[in-house]
Amino acid sequence: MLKSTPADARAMREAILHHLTYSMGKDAAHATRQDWRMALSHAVRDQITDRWFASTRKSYEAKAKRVYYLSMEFLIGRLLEDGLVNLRMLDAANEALTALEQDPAAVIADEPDAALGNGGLGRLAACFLESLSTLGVPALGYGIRYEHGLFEQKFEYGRQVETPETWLQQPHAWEFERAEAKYRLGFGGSVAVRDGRSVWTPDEAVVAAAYDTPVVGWQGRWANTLRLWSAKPANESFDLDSFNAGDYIGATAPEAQARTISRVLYPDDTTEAGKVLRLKQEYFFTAASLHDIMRRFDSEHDDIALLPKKVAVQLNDTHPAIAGPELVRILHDEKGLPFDQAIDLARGVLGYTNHTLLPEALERWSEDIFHRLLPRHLQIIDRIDDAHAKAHPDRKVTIREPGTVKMGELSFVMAHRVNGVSALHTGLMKTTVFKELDRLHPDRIVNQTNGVTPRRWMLSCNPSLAELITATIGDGWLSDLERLTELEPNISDPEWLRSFTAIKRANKAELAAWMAAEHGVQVDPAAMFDVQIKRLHEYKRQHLNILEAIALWQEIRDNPDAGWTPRIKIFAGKAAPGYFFAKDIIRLINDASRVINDDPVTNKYLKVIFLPNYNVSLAERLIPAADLSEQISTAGKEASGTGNMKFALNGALTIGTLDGANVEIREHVGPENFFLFGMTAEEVEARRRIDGHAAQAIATDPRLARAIDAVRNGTFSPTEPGRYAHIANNIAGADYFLVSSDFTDYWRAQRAVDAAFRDQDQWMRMAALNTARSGWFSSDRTIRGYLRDVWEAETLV
Ligand code: F58
Repeated sequence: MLKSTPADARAMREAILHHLTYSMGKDAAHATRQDWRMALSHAVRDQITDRWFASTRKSYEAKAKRVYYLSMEFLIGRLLEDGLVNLRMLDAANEALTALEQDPAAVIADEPDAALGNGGLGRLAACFLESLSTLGVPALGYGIRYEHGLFEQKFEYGRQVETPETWLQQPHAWEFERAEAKYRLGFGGSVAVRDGRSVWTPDEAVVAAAYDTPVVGWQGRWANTLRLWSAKPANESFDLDSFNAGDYIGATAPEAQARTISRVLYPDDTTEAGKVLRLKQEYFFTAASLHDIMRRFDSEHDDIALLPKKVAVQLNDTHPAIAGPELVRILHDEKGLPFDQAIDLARGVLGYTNHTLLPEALERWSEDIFHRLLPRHLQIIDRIDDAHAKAHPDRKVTIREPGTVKMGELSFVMAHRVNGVSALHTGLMKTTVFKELDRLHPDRIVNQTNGVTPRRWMLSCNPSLAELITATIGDGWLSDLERLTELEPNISDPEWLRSFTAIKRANKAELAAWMAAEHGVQVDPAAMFDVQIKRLHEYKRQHLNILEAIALWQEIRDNPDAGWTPRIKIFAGKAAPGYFFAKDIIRLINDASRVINDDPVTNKYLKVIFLPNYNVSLAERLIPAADLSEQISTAGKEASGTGNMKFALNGALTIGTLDGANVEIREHVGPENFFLFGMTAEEVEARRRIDGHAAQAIATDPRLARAIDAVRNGTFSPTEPGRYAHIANNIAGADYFLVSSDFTDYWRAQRAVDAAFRDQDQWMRMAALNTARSGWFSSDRTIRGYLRDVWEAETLV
């Protein structure tokens, strides 16, 4: 067999041709783009596999502590370019494909985006996996191999329409099915006490089957595993009797039933059936992962007391919170340890990351569903709650309430460390949702401000800027991102700044060309690219942004010759299918964009574009081309944000509130290089207590009043004038997210942005300072923090 060590383009070419022939069974004359993409992927995978084995061997030899990252979501996006970039083989691949008369960009873009996540939480998990590999930490990510990831979004007459995502229908080369790693998991049934021990006899079973994807770190020095579980029927044998009786559909029912568990990411959980399915998913992947973890531990160690020294399990939000009771069940019911020791060992192993303070997002399960699916776990949770009460007789907080199980409290009590994801958010955890638990356990809450991997979010998505950085400060910064500060002295060199500016302009021109080709919208690349890309949510306030655009449009119409700064407002993001208000905001933005973009008086100065189907690849396209990053959530609501970091790193200036990691970004890049507006978290709380706060704000700002009127009176929906009255009424009425109260200051800050943008030299200096001072936001720094404060684990490279 050809040894695929493509150190250069020739070797790469041979490796590609080898796999085209022997893995894909095609000759070059008949190969499709997909065949080329698969052949290249196999060539890269060969390189990764050797390093992967070496890493696994080292971990076993060192009997090292392993970090297990349990997450319902891994928003990994495309892996081919990631592999090529981290192995530094992108140039060789480009050259090889060109020599083979293939378009490298098109081959790479042929890979489906693995969208196994909703947003920030899932993308963070993907950045963490890459950083864990870069740092050489023995680690595994555990999650679910959803057949359908996050839905695809289309617009029909401006409305969001969802269609199923089908990434697995196209082949990809990254996963290995592990026939030997299968676990049988139970649901339901009853609990009996036999010989003093509780024995759970489930009445339903399903098998979790492992699929492994290697995750290679920077320069290929280490590779870890992402192990995703797929649900299979416990009884593989096919119901031949039903089939022979002519019941062909009935014969497949058991299989379909089992597979439901890993069928879709985040099933609609507004119905009872949806809730049951979601809890099943949570137990399914958590229990399978813990069995796998214990099997590995038992194969290496024979003293169970070593568990916290050798195993760190991180719960990415409360979705895997059942890990606490499940681990106690394994240790107590199955291994026979005393209950209190089981709790202590489990707590020594577990860490819990909280990603939201929104009360509606903190998971609670009805006792009834819990009892039906996990009767033994419910008993264990009650005992955990009792033990906690005994240890803290004055405690005012419980895990259980009549009829409910509170997963946030359960996670907190069962973890030795609980962390927030930005300084502000961690502080608020201590004063709001976990106030009482923090009082009882004052050392448990720690902060780990999020970060992003610079390999994907700079080197891969913005190669020209990466090249300029390397030419300026040399190699090494990609694994030591704080070295970006060495750029600072160069920013005052006009020639250097010209190079930086030219890169931003080229990125913008490329995006403009793509938007014209793919979406038929013409934009002037010299205009300011003002970008808000994230999930749609009232707290993220896309409606504040569009309201400002409407007010600006009205003002330009009044006074077209006032020297306006040309601006393209770009939106992208998905709304949850059942979140009707958010979907109406999308529709309003689309309707307003039609009116505004068609206005010949104003469209030299203002355009609004909502790009459909936001995903990781679209983010990679937009972020390097952005001038302005919109981070405008109601203060106190965005736990951290990570898009905000990607923008700053790529030389966009932020307009933002003092929310989440914006606070730390502003501290790092300097307040003079950040457009701050809006109320603080404390002011938000106080403002809400004022009766008629929205009406007051509207009464003092005629611009705001006029913009709301336009929304209300059907300016953007002439065929159905009342279409957006409810949005107008919301903003002018209860206005929980304080759109009206923050509008005036947002407008002021936006005009300061306009003025600053007119001085391009100064703007670009500020942009470059954002890049130079964003090194702290590398996920390598975040992972080092977890290693130190939460996992107490070491790196092996
Ligand atoms: C996000 N949470 C936070 N949740 O909103 C964001 O501030 C933070 O930067 C990020 O986590 C990483 O810490 C988030 O993305 C979800 O996607 C939920 C998943 C489960 C269903 C409800 C949404």
